[in-house]
Amino acid sequence: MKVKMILPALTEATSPFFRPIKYSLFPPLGLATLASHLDADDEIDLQDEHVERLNLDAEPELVVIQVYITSASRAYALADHYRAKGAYVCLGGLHVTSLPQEALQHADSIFLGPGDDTFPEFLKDFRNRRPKKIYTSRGQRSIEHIPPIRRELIKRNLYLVPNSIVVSRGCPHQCNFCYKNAFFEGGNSFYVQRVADALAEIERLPGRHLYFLDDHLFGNAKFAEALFEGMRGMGRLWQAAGTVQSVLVPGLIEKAAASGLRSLFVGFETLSPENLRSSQKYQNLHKDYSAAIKRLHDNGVMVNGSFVFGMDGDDASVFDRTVDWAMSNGIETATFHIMTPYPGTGLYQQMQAQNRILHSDWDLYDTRHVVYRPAKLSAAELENGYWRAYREFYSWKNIFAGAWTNDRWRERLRHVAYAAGWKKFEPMWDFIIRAKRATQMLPTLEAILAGFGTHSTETSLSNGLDDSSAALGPVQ
Ligand code: B12
Repeated sequence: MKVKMILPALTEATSPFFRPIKYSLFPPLGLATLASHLDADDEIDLQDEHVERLNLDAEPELVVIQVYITSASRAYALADHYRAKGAYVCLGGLHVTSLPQEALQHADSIFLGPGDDTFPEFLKDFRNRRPKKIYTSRGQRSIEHIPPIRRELIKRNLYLVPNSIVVSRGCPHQCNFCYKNAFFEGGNSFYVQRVADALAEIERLPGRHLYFLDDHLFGNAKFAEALFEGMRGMGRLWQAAGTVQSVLVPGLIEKAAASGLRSLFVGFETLSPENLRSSQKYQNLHKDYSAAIKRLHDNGVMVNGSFVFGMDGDDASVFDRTVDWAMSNGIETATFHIMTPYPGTGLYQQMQAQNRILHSDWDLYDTRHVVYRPAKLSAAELENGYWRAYREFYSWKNIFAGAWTNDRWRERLRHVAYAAGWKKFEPMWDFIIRAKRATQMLPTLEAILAGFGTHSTETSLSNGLDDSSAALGPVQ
């Protein structure tokens, strides 16, 4: 069977203002995961429009498209194109799950929720010529017995972080702005791989660097500890996402750092307890953010802090306050977002009930545009403040001031190199990416992550020097 799998790019990707660095970070893991359910002799062409021009001329029998909110309009146009040619089109992913009726107009079959159970079921039906219109993932889900991801379908040289990996699905928490509740409706919403399978997948990845894209790698402490234990001695340098709460658990971060954790994405979201309560991010309430940062720094782990602007408690002072706080706590990199109510979330329902949603132009639901009426700010104040926060945080003055909160020279150097590397040399990155040499920058980034030798890990023989890999910065 001829199968075409596509990760469409958001409209922005074709604009002259397109910034390759933002979209050349991670390969399409979701599609490569689904591909593992196809037969060995199926002819699969997996394309990621963020990094390559799509070949739309071939005549596949089956087309599988992943739909994110910001790429929905492009995904639907591609689906229409292939249906007109007579192909059978499947649409799935987060946006399809939140708005199935919208997606149904462009697809032969749609998939709600994770595809690990429904896609194999569909393939059986499709081969028996009895495919259903809607496949919904429900009940006790598991990724314990899924086949290994088809990484050979990924064009590694096009990505800065080819070694991205996911060993769990979902998250144990219930924040009201998150996609999670709608996506995992009707079944369990946080589950992990078997540790042995996760370690085997890591062994298969060449080079040293890894980026775990799990929503919350530390969400199941028992699993996380066993994973970190197993990774000890592998000589990896890795990055991931975790919560303030998980950083404060005694012993866990230490184990992670010993197995090579060098930078953690932490969702601080807001410095206001009132905002935390209203967004139901209770796990951050009454937690000492500064203590969490200190624990990470003491263990040689850099912090990529994530912050949301525009929550109902935020007024015009939120931008400067947040930047000053992040800088004075020595946070190396920060990602800022304008609050964005995604369809299907509790936040969206609340905004809709209050008649505060401004429009449904999904292209602009990218966390850089205001799509709802803020409570204590005008839309213009919010957008301007957001851009100012980025400019301020990444000004040379603040990069140096942040770095100088540490009194060790090597740490200061690493801070400056890492923060400036992402934000101050973007034209260089763009040139390298356009020359399709993204992966060749990896050794430099690895050296920075490792603190120029200060934070090295033991290297085992199984991890050769063939293809080292990269770090992920705060690319927004
Ligand atoms: C890596 C990542 C990126 C990468 C690239 C994405 C990629 N290469 O896949 C980059 C950095 C480019 C990125 C950018 C953005 N991202 Co992003 N990103 C992620 C992240 C962290 C991991 C994705 C991943 O690999 N998951 C693991 C794999 C295994 O799962 P999966 O991809 O969801 O695939 C499974 C299912 O969805 C399903 N499935 C998916 N497609 C299909 C299709 C069919 C036919 C079937 C059967 C099943 C199916 O089956 C798969 C296996 O279970 C997610 C968070 C998350 N947990 O998903 C956010 C996330 C997807 N991003 C999000 C957002 C908002 C963005 C940005 C708009 C952010 C911004 N401010 O600019 C941009 C724009 C993206 C775009 N192109 O439109 C949101 C999406 C919200 C939504 N409702 O769509 C998420 C959920 C994070 C969040 N804020 O909640 N992102």
